[in-house]
Amino acid sequence: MTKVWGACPLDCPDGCSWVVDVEDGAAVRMRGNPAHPVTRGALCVKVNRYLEQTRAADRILHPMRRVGRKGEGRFERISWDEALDEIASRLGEIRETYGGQAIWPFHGTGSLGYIQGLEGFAGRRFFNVLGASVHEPTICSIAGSTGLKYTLGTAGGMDPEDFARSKLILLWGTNPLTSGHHVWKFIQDARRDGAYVVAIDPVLTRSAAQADEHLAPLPGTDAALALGLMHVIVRLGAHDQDFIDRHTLGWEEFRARIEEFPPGRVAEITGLPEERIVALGERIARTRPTAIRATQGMQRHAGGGMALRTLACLPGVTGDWALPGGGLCYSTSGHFKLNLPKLVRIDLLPHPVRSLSMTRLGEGLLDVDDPPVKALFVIAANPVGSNPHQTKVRRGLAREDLFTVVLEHFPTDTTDYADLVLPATMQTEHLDVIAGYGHLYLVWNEPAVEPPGECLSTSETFRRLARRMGMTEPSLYDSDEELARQLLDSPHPSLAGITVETLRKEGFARLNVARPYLPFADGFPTTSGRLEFYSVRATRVGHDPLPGYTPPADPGDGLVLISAAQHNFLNTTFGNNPELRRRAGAPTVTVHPDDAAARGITDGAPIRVSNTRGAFEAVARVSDRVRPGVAATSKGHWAKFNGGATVNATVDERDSDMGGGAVFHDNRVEIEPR
Ligand SMILES: Nc1nc2c(c(=O)[nH]1)N[C@H]1C(S)=C(S)[C@@H](COP(=O)(O)OP(=O)(O)OC[C@H]3O[C@@H](n4cnc5c(=O)[nH]c(N)nc54)[C@H](O)[C@@H]3O)O[C@H]1N2
Ligand SMILES: Nc1nc2c(c(=O)[nH]1)N[C@H]1C(S)=C(S)[C@@H](COP(=O)(O)OP(=O)(O)OC[C@H]3O[C@@H](n4cnc5c(=O)[nH]c(N)nc54)[C@H](O)[C@@H]3O)O[C@H]1N2
Ligand code: SF4
Ligand SMILES: [Mo]
Repeated sequence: MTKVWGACPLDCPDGCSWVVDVEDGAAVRMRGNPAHPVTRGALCVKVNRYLEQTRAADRILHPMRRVGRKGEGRFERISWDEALDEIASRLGEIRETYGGQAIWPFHGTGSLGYIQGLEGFAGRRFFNVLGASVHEPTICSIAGSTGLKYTLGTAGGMDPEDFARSKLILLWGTNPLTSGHHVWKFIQDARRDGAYVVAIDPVLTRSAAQADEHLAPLPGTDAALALGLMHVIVRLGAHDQDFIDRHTLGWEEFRARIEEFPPGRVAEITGLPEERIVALGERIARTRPTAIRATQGMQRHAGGGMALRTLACLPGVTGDWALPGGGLCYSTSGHFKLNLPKLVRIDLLPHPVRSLSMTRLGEGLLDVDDPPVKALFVIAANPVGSNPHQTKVRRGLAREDLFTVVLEHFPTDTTDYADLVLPATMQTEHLDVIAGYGHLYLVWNEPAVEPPGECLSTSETFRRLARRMGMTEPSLYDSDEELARQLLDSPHPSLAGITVETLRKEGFARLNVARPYLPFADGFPTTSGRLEFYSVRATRVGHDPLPGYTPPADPGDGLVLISAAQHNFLNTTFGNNPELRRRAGAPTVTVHPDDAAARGITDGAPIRVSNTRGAFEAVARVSDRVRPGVAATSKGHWAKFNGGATVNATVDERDSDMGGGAVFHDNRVEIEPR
């Protein structure tokens, strides 16, 4: 038996390191790497079934060509030769007639790998040579990271391991026990040393139920709450004037903004009792270090960018950014100074090209011209399941003149619309490098077994396609290992000594940064070198120079429907696994007893959830785990198993305030019995 290091490729902050036991060429066991300080030997309820998924009966094992209508999902088996020939000739024609920009490589989050997945835009070198449009991965976290960059100069904040040193932890718009549970161990370590944990979430989630205190603000009002808390702190004189003087810019202006948000006003905006706001402000004022865990949940809103921009000011007011165990952690990905330009080779583009936003696929397929999108490559994505405005996305994908190629493991709601489906390898079958966005380690993934059937990795698929199209650019043919070397070839001191050899040997490596890690010990990476309460950079794209509060924007007047992470799926990945589907049950929507009574809805009743954009079916849960005015469901269910539509039939294809992010939780719906 041999043991092979691997890395979870899924879009989860934890970036787990795993060990696969291989016997006679078969993977017989997978478990978390006990030596990895964050994985600590445990995977999760989903990935414990990863090997089962690799052998699932519905796994796609050979190329397929559509025989039915688009959307029907009927295919015939073809050979790789036929598939490559067809793609080469269709791409050639499209490029000739419309130019390379008519091609859209649509990368999803199915794999965050640098070699096979989103982080390195696998296949992008090939698309660069074609002059294809650039894909902007806006669907997940861009609003928050854009907002944070105005304040901090980076979206990278605290090392989550340092939560163990905190005395007050605010779980703000995050449900770690579901969406990345490994941070919980550090939170528990802190609690053993007396830390107090407050969850700020409109829903009493698994994590909120474990906190010492839970505040349930109205969705999309977090920036107002943050300003109210800062108001209380400043009133008490508990702001850290020394830190403010030495490390921040624009305090007098920002202080005036804080003055505009007294607790009474904030209570009205957030729907929270004034005394709870004051009490939390007082608690923050007297507790050092205070740490904020904020992830993507709170920024799936019209004002999502502003929310994170404002929230990151709080540790600037209290001086927590200077303390181990203090500050804010959103994503650690900004700390990985890998050599992306060398990997992605955007310089291979023959001329500058337009960008197309992942969030706006429907619009991209239906409304964009000059040139219109004529070829769509869906790589590790399931936009019918995961994108906003499902009906519009379906309309776009149903276009007869659109040539759609989907690289996939399973027959998803999206492959149903493909002209060609290409069988892709899973993580135990290809080489990759992963960096979690909830820790500071690079994790190595060695292929453990041969790919089943005719599956090919993304990198190999595009090497073969390049050859078929007669492309002569030598870097298109670099091997996976060469790509990994180019990625790691970075002059940044945090990567010194981390090589393919060391990663391969150890399975993972921590960035060369201090422990505890103070991300801004040498200043903030803004233009001024300070935390910018006042941002000239923000004004250049039309934003308020000061952090503030941007209200929700869905004009509907029903309940606000939040569709957060589902415990048993990862986005739509695993949505076809029989056991995980059984555990998840049918899609549910939880409503407050008052809202349920007003609509004649009882617990367990079948309901229809709708708005002007679309509708889906679910089962009602009546519970005060959600506050009045709010309803809660989850993402991840497949449309084809649930009446043909999911929550994303109701979500709007509208940009958040910053970065073009999606607004999944800024979604008003009507609910009725069915
Ligand atoms: N099991 C599982 N794990 C996952 C995923 C999954 O699908 N399933 N998805 C992965 C991905 S892609 C990502 S990006 C991360 C996302 O993980 P999270 O950042 O945790 O994002 P969400 O699950 O969208 O929302 C988190 C919490 O924010 C709350 N929330 C919503 N709106 C607001 C608001 O306006 N204010 C406040 N204070 N709270 C709000 C929701 O009720 C929810 O409990 O998780 C990853 N991990
Ligand atoms: N309502 C609602 N919708 C949401 C969200 C929400 O909070 N609410 N969250 C959004 C967020 S945060 C995200 S990140 C997006 C995610 O949306 P997507 O990026 O579309 O992610 P998935 O839906 O998981 O689909 C990924 C697909 O990639 C495939 N895959 C995995 N690995 C590989 C590989 O190595 N090669 C190939 N070729 N395929 C692979 C999987 O089989 C899966 O079908 O969803 C968004 N959708
Ligand atoms: S989904 Fe997250 S918690 Fe589960 S194995 Fe992957 S990285 Fe770890
Ligand atoms: Mo995400």
